[in-house]
Amino acid sequence: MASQLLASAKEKATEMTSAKNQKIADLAIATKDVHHESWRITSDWGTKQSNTDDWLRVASDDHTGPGLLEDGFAREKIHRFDHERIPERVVHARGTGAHGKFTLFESAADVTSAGVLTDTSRETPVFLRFSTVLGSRGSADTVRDVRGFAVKFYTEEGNWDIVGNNIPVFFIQDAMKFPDVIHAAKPEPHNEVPQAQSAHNNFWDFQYLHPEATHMFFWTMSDRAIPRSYRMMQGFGVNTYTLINDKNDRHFVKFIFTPELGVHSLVWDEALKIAGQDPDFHRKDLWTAIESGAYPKWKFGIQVIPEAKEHDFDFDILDATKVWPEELVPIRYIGQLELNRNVDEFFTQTEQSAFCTSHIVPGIGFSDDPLLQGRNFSYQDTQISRLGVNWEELPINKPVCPVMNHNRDGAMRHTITKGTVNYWPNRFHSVPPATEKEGGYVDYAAKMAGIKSRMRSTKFKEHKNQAELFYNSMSEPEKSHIMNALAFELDHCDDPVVYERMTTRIAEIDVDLAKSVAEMVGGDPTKLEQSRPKHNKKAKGLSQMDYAPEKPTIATRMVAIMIADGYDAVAYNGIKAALTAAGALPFTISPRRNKIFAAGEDKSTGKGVVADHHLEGMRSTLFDSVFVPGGADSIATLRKNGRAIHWIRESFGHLKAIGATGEAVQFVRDAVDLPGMTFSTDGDVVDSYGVVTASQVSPNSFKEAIQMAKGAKDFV
Ligand code: HDD
Repeated sequence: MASQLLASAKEKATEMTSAKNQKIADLAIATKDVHHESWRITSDWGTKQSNTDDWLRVASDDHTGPGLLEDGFAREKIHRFDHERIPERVVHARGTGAHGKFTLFESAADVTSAGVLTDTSRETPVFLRFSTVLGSRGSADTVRDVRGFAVKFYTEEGNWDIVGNNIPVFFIQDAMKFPDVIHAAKPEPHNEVPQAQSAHNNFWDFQYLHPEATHMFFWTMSDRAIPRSYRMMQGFGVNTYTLINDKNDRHFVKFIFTPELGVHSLVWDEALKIAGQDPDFHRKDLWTAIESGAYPKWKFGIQVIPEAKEHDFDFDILDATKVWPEELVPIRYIGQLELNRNVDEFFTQTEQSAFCTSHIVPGIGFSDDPLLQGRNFSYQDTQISRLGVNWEELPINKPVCPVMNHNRDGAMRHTITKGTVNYWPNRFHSVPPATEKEGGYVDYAAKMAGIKSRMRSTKFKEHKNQAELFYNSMSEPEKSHIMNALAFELDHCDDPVVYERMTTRIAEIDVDLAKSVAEMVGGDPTKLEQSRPKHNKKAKGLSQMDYAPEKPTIATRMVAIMIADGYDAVAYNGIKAALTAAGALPFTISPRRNKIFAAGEDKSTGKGVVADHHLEGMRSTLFDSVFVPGGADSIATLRKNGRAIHWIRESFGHLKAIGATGEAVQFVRDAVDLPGMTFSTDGDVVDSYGVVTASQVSPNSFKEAIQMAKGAKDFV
């Protein structure tokens, strides 16, 4: 059922999205479809093959002889296979991407001349790649890590890349430190352990030795680093860029994407389990949402500071370890990004997609942010080693506007440039490059003065105020998640120097937090003191609680309906229909994936229901919610099934909505009965746990419960 729903939604989606998107039309030229019945297999040189299974050899009926080198077909097949792999990204190796569009609902012409940010009639095609940072290509999606949020805008004036993260700050201030922070965070060099984890000695050793990383590690220990879905996290350009308008006024700018669905996270126990139970959890989630037509959307915002006000803040606005608090610099939301099409092939689109911070278009410029300056060097360089010098000719990276220059040759050059000259000017073409009016990129003429030295400006030396601002702005549950995350991570460090020193760093931000962590991981809490005076300030926009969904929805939420023989068909069919109508994805789970029969249904003549999964094949962690219809026999069977009981208990522990009707109400109550828990007379949990189990289930109350539990989950 769910798959039929997906298939028809997919057709609709494909029709709707390909029509307008110039990049999709462009990619179609390079696309071939293997699903045609009539094609015949050929070698790469085009000759049809009569056999692709047996190597040409000297043989007879009673003797299998040696293979012949002469067999070009066999050699080609093996050679091609031997060379299928390319280097994975040195960071952000694990990721997934999708196509979409960017539209503008308010022109930013007052601050920029960029067409993509001023022309409200445009639909700019985009490709967005999400990623984790530390793990290899095959690592799990739900690890604790920063998530990459890299957007390529295929604008009429050239590609514009925002290579961002889901966290607005970074570990370091100067790009020259990047190899150190990444070496320290990636698996340790002697044994390549641990994979995709920051919970190890080297990572935390680095954090202590670099006070500038303090703000960032508070973010990575927060719930932001274990998102529920790529669709439910923010994206930040992180670095400070500039915008230049028609009058040649320059503003500093930060770019922000905020998801329509709100910002939500997993709970840590869930994240740990999902990493093993379904390492592809996030990529499947994104894929399914797009296939089912529930296109994820983000509001696009800018924070701008006029050039003249650069020094009006107590932090340096070019320092990537700092946010621009919204109270000081409000976010102006001007556009929308929507993802509406999955890739046709992972390798040629997602894997070969390549981003460069240095790719900008007229109206957008850089700042002297020292991290950005170094990034502008690094990305082009890394693409050359990963994809080759002609990487921008690959279909996914090619701009939709004309590309014409005298860059030539190199490995795997595709374009055939006609003409007898390859330099400029030449006797055939001496038309000067485009002026600003003609769309040429003209660098902002900034006045520069300074001393050549390896130094950072004074304000770059303050590292603690915003770390405290972030921590103070968390809700109590978010604070306790940070405590637990620090306790988990430092528990995985076995060198006392590492965990003891870290507790002193935490004490600079909040001594109570430091004491709790020291109690858990080792270190002497009594020796810790608030070593830096606190400012006790808070700011909005830092806590996830500030990002509730604009329009609550359960579309694409995965709901498990648990049944066994003798289930109540009315309740089962009713809830399934209601969930489907609301765009949620119901899955039937039962003790076996063979037909399950309803109460009163004749096993020899009845149609039965074929479950999507059996109880051992799936885990509660992979669903947003569980519903158990009544039916005396069904519940009697489930009561005897340890896995069924565990499903309920685990869902409860992970703060999910649990619905039950009839006999299932008592079953759910018994399963989650914990000391100190109280139920109301109709079976709802009313006390202390913040989780909803509704006994008088109407489809609507259950839908609300899913929404509420999802919200509660972030905060409880
Ligand atoms: Fe980076 C990849 C984001 C600092 C060097 N980075 C990469 C990707 C993202 C980011 C999202 C994956 C792009 C994709 O999906 O292909 N990086 C950031 C952010 C940073 C940052 C938000 C801080 C503001 N990065 C940073 C520095 C350097 C690099 C300071 C080097 C000096 N990053 C790279 C890289 C990668 C990369 C080595 C690896 C693969 C790639 O570029 O294409 O060049």
